[in-house]
Amino acid sequence: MKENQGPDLWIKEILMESFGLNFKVEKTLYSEKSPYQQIDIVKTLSHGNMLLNDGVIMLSERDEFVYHEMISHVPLFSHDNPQKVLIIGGGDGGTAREVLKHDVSRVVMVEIDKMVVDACREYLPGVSTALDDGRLELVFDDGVKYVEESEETFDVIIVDSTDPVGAAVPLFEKKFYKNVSELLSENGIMVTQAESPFYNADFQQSMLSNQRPYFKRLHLYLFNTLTYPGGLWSFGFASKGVHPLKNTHSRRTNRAKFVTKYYNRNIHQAAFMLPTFVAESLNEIIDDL
Ligand code: SPD
Repeated sequence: MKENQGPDLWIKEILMESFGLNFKVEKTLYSEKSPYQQIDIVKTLSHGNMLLNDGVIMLSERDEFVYHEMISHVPLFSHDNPQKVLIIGGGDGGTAREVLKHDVSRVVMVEIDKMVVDACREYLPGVSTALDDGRLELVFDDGVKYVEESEETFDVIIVDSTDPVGAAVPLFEKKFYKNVSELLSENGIMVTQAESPFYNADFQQSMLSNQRPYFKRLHLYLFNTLTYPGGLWSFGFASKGVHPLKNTHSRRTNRAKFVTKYYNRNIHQAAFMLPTFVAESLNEIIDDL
């Protein structure tokens, strides 16, 4: 939500009607309603350009690397030989940018809202830079429908979604996870945006319970964020058997020829170590490490 249009403009993301995240805005760069959502890109005083969908902060230039590195490199370095990657959502291009740092042969990105992609191309060039990479096939379609209809298999499927509200709700349901599991190759891995352990524990339980029937291994891993509520955020890691810490990721990370700012071998391991309150909340659902 933008408040006080004029010289004293602030982004205010209000949570549970009781607290919020505030960022002072220098300038509104883009503000349009697409068929799916309100899209805003603003220049903030402290966090660079910021993308908001329906008034909810999706990313800031200052810390987007954390989210995008962790949603991409954790599954890609856990897999022995990831060649084909499917990204559901991710219209800003940050996840595609990180995935394409790997020696992959094909990346398909299915984004429902072309206006998000076009706006990010213009106002978030550092994030969207990989959207024109020849290895990326950009499909404008509903990700839920895509996984229902596709017959292609993928080594890694990354669900880079918004919060579980409105049109995004089906991305967190059993039917979607069943369809994803059927598109995964033998050693396939799915990673999903999994909200805040502090504020969304019930949601995390239901999301992971919905995944449980279709995956042999299930875990949660953590990262830090400056722009989502709680400062501690998470991803779900689901696989057909691949263990996130015991395969070839260490050997392959050593050989990595690209630069990361947050992700490294130790962070990969540490991200799966859960605080007691998180482990207790999920211990009936996720696997032991
Ligand atoms: N509370 C906002 C969570 C948004 C997660 N998705 C961000 C998309 C970045 N590519």
